[in-house]
Amino acid sequence: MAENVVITQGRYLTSAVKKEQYPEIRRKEIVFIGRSNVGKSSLINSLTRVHQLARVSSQPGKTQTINFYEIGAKVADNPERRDFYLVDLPGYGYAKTGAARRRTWSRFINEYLLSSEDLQFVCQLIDIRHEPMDSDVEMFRWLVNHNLPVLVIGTKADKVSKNGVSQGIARIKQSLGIPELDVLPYSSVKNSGRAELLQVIADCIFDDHEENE
Ligand SMILES: Nc1nc2c(ncn2[C@@H]2O[C@H](COP(=O)(O)OP(=O)(O)OP(=O)(O)O)[C@@H](O)[C@H]2O)c(=O)[nH]1
Ligand SMILES: [Mg+2]
Repeated sequence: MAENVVITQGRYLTSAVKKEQYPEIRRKEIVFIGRSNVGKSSLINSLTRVHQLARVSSQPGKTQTINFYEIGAKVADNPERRDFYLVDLPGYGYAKTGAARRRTWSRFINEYLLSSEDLQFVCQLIDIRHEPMDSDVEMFRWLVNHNLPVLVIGTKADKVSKNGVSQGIARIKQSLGIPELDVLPYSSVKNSGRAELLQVIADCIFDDHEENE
Protein backbone atom coordinates (compact mmCIF):
# COMPACT_ATOMS: atom_id res chain seq x y z
CA MET A 1 0.00 0.00 0.00
CA ALA A 2 2.85 2.36 0.87
CA GLU A 3 3.80 3.14 -2.70
CA ASN A 4 0.32 3.28 -4.15
CA VAL A 5 0.23 7.02 -3.47
CA VAL A 6 3.21 9.20 -4.34
CA ILE A 7 3.65 12.83 -3.35
CA THR A 8 5.22 14.54 -6.34
CA GLN A 9 5.63 18.01 -4.90
CA GLY A 10 5.07 19.98 -1.74
CA ARG A 11 5.60 23.70 -1.35
CA TYR A 12 4.52 26.51 0.91
CA LEU A 13 1.97 28.67 -0.87
CA THR A 14 0.61 31.36 1.43
CA SER A 15 -0.57 32.33 4.91
CA ALA A 16 -3.87 33.89 5.90
CA VAL A 17 -5.63 35.45 8.86
CA LYS A 18 -8.65 36.60 6.85
CA LYS A 19 -10.68 35.56 3.83
CA GLU A 20 -9.06 37.93 1.37
CA GLN A 21 -5.78 36.13 1.94
CA TYR A 22 -6.99 32.62 1.08
CA PRO A 23 -5.41 31.21 -2.12
CA GLU A 24 -6.92 32.47 -5.35
CA ILE A 25 -6.73 29.15 -7.09
CA ARG A 26 -9.23 26.79 -5.53
CA ARG A 27 -8.25 23.24 -4.77
CA LYS A 28 -9.48 20.59 -2.39
CA GLU A 29 -8.28 21.26 1.14
CA ILE A 30 -7.41 18.96 3.99
CA VAL A 31 -6.85 20.72 7.27
CA PHE A 32 -4.96 19.82 10.45
CA ILE A 33 -6.22 20.98 13.80
CA GLY A 34 -5.17 20.25 17.37
CA ARG A 35 -3.64 21.63 20.53
CA SER A 36 -0.40 23.55 20.35
CA ASN A 37 2.57 21.19 20.19
CA VAL A 38 0.52 18.09 19.30
CA GLY A 39 2.49 17.70 16.05
CA LYS A 40 0.44 19.25 13.22
CA SER A 41 3.35 20.84 11.38
CA SER A 42 5.54 17.75 11.90
CA LEU A 43 2.83 15.57 10.40
CA ILE A 44 2.70 17.75 7.28
CA ASN A 45 6.47 17.35 6.88
CA SER A 46 6.25 13.59 7.41
CA LEU A 47 3.38 13.22 4.97
CA THR A 48 5.01 15.21 2.17
CA ARG A 49 8.56 14.11 2.98
CA VAL A 50 9.64 17.67 2.34
CA HIS A 51 12.14 18.55 5.04
CA GLN A 52 11.11 21.64 7.07
CA LEU A 53 8.20 22.42 4.77
CA ALA A 54 6.19 23.43 7.83
CA ARG A 55 8.04 25.11 10.71
CA VAL A 56 8.26 22.94 13.81
CA SER A 57 9.20 23.95 17.35
CA SER A 58 9.44 22.31 20.74
CA GLN A 59 7.81 25.50 22.08
CA PRO A 60 4.01 25.50 21.74
CA GLY A 61 2.47 28.30 19.71
CA LYS A 62 4.80 28.08 16.71
CA THR A 63 2.19 28.27 13.95
CA GLN A 64 0.22 31.53 14.17
CA THR A 65 -1.52 31.79 10.80
CA ILE A 66 -3.52 29.55 8.46
CA ASN A 67 -0.77 28.14 6.25
CA PHE A 68 -1.55 26.65 2.86
CA TYR A 69 0.78 24.07 1.33
CA GLU A 70 0.33 23.10 -2.29
CA ILE A 71 0.80 19.39 -2.75
CA GLY A 72 0.83 17.20 -5.86
CA ALA A 73 0.00 13.50 -5.74
CA LYS A 74 -0.18 10.56 -8.08
CA VAL A 75 -1.65 7.12 -7.60
CA ALA A 76 -0.55 3.86 -9.19
CA ASP A 77 -1.88 3.10 -12.68
CA ASN A 78 -3.06 6.68 -13.22
CA PRO A 79 -0.78 9.08 -15.11
CA GLU A 80 -2.67 12.13 -13.92
CA ARG A 81 -1.33 14.31 -11.12
CA ARG A 82 -3.74 15.98 -8.73
CA ASP A 83 -2.91 19.14 -6.81
CA PHE A 84 -4.50 19.96 -3.49
CA TYR A 85 -3.84 21.93 -0.30
CA LEU A 86 -2.77 20.75 3.10
CA VAL A 87 -3.72 23.46 5.58
CA ASP A 88 -1.83 23.92 8.84
CA LEU A 89 -3.54 25.82 11.64
CA PRO A 90 -2.30 27.43 14.84
CA GLY A 91 -2.88 25.22 17.86
CA TYR A 92 -5.69 25.75 20.33
CA GLY A 93 -5.53 25.44 24.09
CA TYR A 94 -2.15 27.04 24.58
CA ALA A 95 -2.15 28.12 28.23
CA LYS A 96 0.14 31.11 27.73
CA THR A 97 -2.13 32.51 25.05
CA GLY A 98 -4.21 35.26 26.62
CA ALA A 99 -7.99 35.50 26.37
CA ALA A 100 -7.84 38.24 23.71
CA ARG A 101 -5.62 36.13 21.55
CA ARG A 102 -7.83 33.08 22.00
CA ARG A 103 -10.80 35.10 20.78
CA THR A 104 -8.87 36.21 17.71
CA TRP A 105 -7.88 32.61 17.15
CA SER A 106 -11.38 31.33 17.25
CA ARG A 107 -12.63 34.14 15.05
CA PHE A 108 -10.32 33.58 12.14
CA ILE A 109 -10.14 29.82 12.43
CA ASN A 110 -13.91 29.45 12.75
CA GLU A 111 -14.38 31.75 9.79
CA TYR A 112 -12.08 29.59 7.72
CA LEU A 113 -13.56 26.26 8.83
CA LEU A 114 -17.12 27.39 8.26
CA SER A 115 -16.66 29.28 5.02
CA SER A 116 -14.27 27.12 3.00
CA GLU A 117 -16.19 25.38 0.23
CA ASP A 118 -13.18 23.29 -0.66
CA LEU A 119 -12.59 21.76 2.74
CA GLN A 120 -12.78 17.98 2.37
CA PHE A 121 -12.19 16.81 5.92
CA VAL A 122 -10.52 17.88 9.13
CA CYS A 123 -7.70 15.85 10.67
CA GLN A 124 -7.97 16.42 14.40
CA LEU A 125 -4.72 15.53 16.13
CA ILE A 126 -4.69 14.32 19.72
CA ASP A 127 -1.57 13.22 21.62
CA ILE A 128 -1.86 9.45 21.94
CA ARG A 129 -0.05 9.45 25.29
CA HIS A 130 -2.54 11.50 27.24
CA GLU A 131 -6.19 11.68 28.12
CA PRO A 132 -7.77 14.15 25.65
CA MET A 133 -8.20 17.58 27.22
CA ASP A 134 -11.55 19.37 27.52
CA SER A 135 -10.48 21.60 24.62
CA ASP A 136 -10.01 18.50 22.42
CA VAL A 137 -13.45 17.18 23.27
CA GLU A 138 -15.02 20.61 22.72
CA MET A 139 -13.29 21.00 19.36
CA PHE A 140 -14.39 17.54 18.23
CA ARG A 141 -18.02 18.26 19.16
CA TRP A 142 -17.88 21.65 17.49
CA LEU A 143 -16.65 20.09 14.23
CA VAL A 144 -19.24 17.34 14.32
CA ASN A 145 -22.01 19.81 15.16
CA HIS A 146 -21.02 21.87 12.13
CA ASN A 147 -21.15 18.79 9.91
CA LEU A 148 -17.44 18.83 9.18
CA PRO A 149 -16.08 15.33 8.54
CA VAL A 150 -13.35 14.55 11.10
CA LEU A 151 -10.53 12.04 11.02
CA VAL A 152 -9.01 11.70 14.49
CA ILE A 153 -5.26 11.03 14.53
CA GLY A 154 -3.36 9.93 17.64
CA THR A 155 0.08 11.57 17.41
CA LYS A 156 3.54 10.76 18.77
CA ALA A 157 2.85 7.03 18.61
CA ASP A 158 6.60 6.36 18.65
CA LYS A 159 6.70 7.53 22.26
CA VAL A 160 4.63 4.61 23.56
CA SER A 161 4.73 0.83 23.24
CA LYS A 162 2.43 -1.11 20.93
CA ASN A 163 0.22 -1.72 23.92
CA GLY A 164 0.35 1.98 24.74
CA VAL A 165 -0.94 2.77 21.26
CA SER A 166 -3.99 0.52 21.77
CA GLN A 167 -4.62 2.04 25.18
CA GLY A 168 -4.27 5.55 23.80
CA ILE A 169 -6.75 4.85 21.03
CA ALA A 170 -9.26 3.36 23.48
CA ARG A 171 -8.87 6.41 25.74
CA ILE A 172 -9.48 8.82 22.86
CA LYS A 173 -12.60 6.96 21.72
CA GLN A 174 -13.95 6.95 25.24
CA SER A 175 -13.31 10.64 25.85
CA LEU A 176 -14.91 11.61 22.57
CA GLY A 177 -17.83 9.33 23.39
CA ILE A 178 -17.80 7.36 20.13
CA PRO A 179 -16.78 3.72 20.63
CA GLU A 180 -16.82 2.91 16.91
CA LEU A 181 -14.69 5.92 15.93
CA ASP A 182 -11.66 5.17 13.74
CA VAL A 183 -8.55 6.67 15.31
CA LEU A 184 -5.38 6.55 13.22
CA PRO A 185 -2.12 6.27 15.18
CA TYR A 186 0.70 8.33 13.64
CA SER A 187 4.37 8.92 14.27
CA SER A 188 6.09 11.71 12.38
CA VAL A 189 9.42 10.33 13.59
CA LYS A 190 8.85 6.83 12.21
CA ASN A 191 6.37 7.84 9.51
CA SER A 192 3.98 5.18 10.80
CA GLY A 193 0.39 5.82 9.76
CA ARG A 194 1.65 7.71 6.71
CA ALA A 195 0.58 5.15 4.09
CA GLU A 196 -2.89 4.90 5.62
CA LEU A 197 -3.38 8.66 5.78
CA LEU A 198 -2.10 9.14 2.23
CA GLN A 199 -4.60 6.56 1.05
CA VAL A 200 -7.49 8.39 2.72
CA ILE A 201 -6.31 11.64 1.16
CA ALA A 202 -5.88 10.08 -2.30
CA ASP A 203 -9.34 8.50 -2.17
CA CYS A 204 -10.68 11.98 -1.54
CA ILE A 205 -8.68 14.02 -4.05
CA PHE A 206 -9.09 11.51 -6.87
CA ASP A 207 -12.81 11.24 -6.27
CA ASP A 208 -14.56 13.21 -9.03
CA HIS A 209 -18.05 12.40 -7.87
CA GLU A 210 -18.97 15.93 -6.80
CA GLU A 211 -17.70 17.61 -9.96
CA ASN A 212 -19.70 15.22 -12.16
CA GLU A 213 -22.99 15.75 -10.44
N1 LIG B 1 8.57 11.83 19.20
C1 LIG B 1 7.79 12.57 18.42
N2 LIG B 1 7.82 13.92 18.51
C2 LIG B 1 7.01 14.63 17.72
C3 LIG B 1 6.11 14.01 16.80
N3 LIG B 1 5.40 14.98 16.15
C4 LIG B 1 5.86 16.16 16.65
N4 LIG B 1 6.82 15.96 17.59
C5 LIG B 1 7.52 17.01 18.35
O1 LIG B 1 6.55 17.81 19.02
C6 LIG B 1 6.92 19.19 19.02
C7 LIG B 1 5.81 20.04 18.39
O2 LIG B 1 5.69 19.72 17.01
P1 LIG B 1 4.96 20.69 15.97
O3 LIG B 1 4.83 19.91 14.73
O4 LIG B 1 5.65 22.01 15.91
O5 LIG B 1 3.54 20.89 16.69
P2 LIG B 1 2.31 21.81 16.23
O6 LIG B 1 1.08 21.04 16.55
O7 LIG B 1 2.49 22.26 14.82
O8 LIG B 1 2.45 23.04 17.24
P3 LIG B 1 1.91 24.58 17.08
O9 LIG B 1 2.36 25.09 15.74
O10 LIG B 1 2.57 25.28 18.21
O11 LIG B 1 0.43 24.55 17.23
C8 LIG B 1 8.25 19.26 18.27
O12 LIG B 1 9.29 19.24 19.23
C9 LIG B 1 8.25 17.99 17.43
O13 LIG B 1 9.56 17.53 17.13
C10 LIG B 1 6.10 12.57 16.71
O14 LIG B 1 5.36 11.93 15.95
N5 LIG B 1 6.95 11.91 17.55
MG1 LIG C 1 2.58 24.13 13.99
